[in-house]
Amino acid sequence: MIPIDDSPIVRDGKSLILAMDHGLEHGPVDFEDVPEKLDPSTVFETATHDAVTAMAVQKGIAEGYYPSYEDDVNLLLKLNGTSNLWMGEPDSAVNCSVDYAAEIGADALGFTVYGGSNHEIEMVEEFRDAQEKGREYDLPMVMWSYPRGQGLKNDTKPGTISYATRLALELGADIAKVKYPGSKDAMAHAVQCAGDMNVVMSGGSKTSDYEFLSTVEAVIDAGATGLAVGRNVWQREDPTRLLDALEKVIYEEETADAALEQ
Ligand code: FBP
Repeated sequence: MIPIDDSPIVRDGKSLILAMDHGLEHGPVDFEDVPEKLDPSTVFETATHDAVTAMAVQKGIAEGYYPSYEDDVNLLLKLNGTSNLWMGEPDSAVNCSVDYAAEIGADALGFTVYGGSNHEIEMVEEFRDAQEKGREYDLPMVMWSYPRGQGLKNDTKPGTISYATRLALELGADIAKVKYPGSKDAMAHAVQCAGDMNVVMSGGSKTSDYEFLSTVEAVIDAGATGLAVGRNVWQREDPTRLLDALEKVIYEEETADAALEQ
């Protein structure tokens, strides 16, 4: 773990990472209700909001669209990914090198590790190469720490999420991105298992403003340092309104009720 409080992807110790790698991970289905968001520029525009500390995308989107936003958006380049067309045991192909991520202008790196998958060994070895190379460029590493595979039927159980944060700490991540384990107490334990490493919650499928903000409030109360969120922001008709409220809950530690009132 490196000290990352001075990194551009951290603001006052917290992060709000806007993720838009869904075209690869889930496919066009995530854009059915918001077809205009198929144009990545629309989401880069959203990422210019002050609350957003980085935008997480795959190489192709970064190459094509980041040059127009490099003055206003911090880039988190996801180095691996899998399509939903893959039917095998969870795995994620490394599709971008750290050297190339740095050349494109990345401020941070992202890497998925599916602990518990039959491919865990290779994924951890690939993570090692990326993490160590990233250190040469001082690029913080965000691990999408998602235990899953044939032996793991429930990937959001409290014990699984605590293992996910610990695994990220042990392997040298700087931020662990994990799913919500269902309660504030369970999240607090997952944060404790991460030692001094930052932990952010993965957004998940779209819910109501109040439900989402209440979960974020619980996560911040639990000691997590923010969010890496996609659908709950850009699938909304007015992402800016939610980002205004998220800014209050994450950075000003306001309640969901108070943030929504303003
Ligand atoms: P969401 O907030 O939309 O869940 O996005 C976060 C994220 O990690 C994305 O980066 C990724 O595409 C997606 O979730 C993967 O989710 P899953 O593997 O659970 O389908």
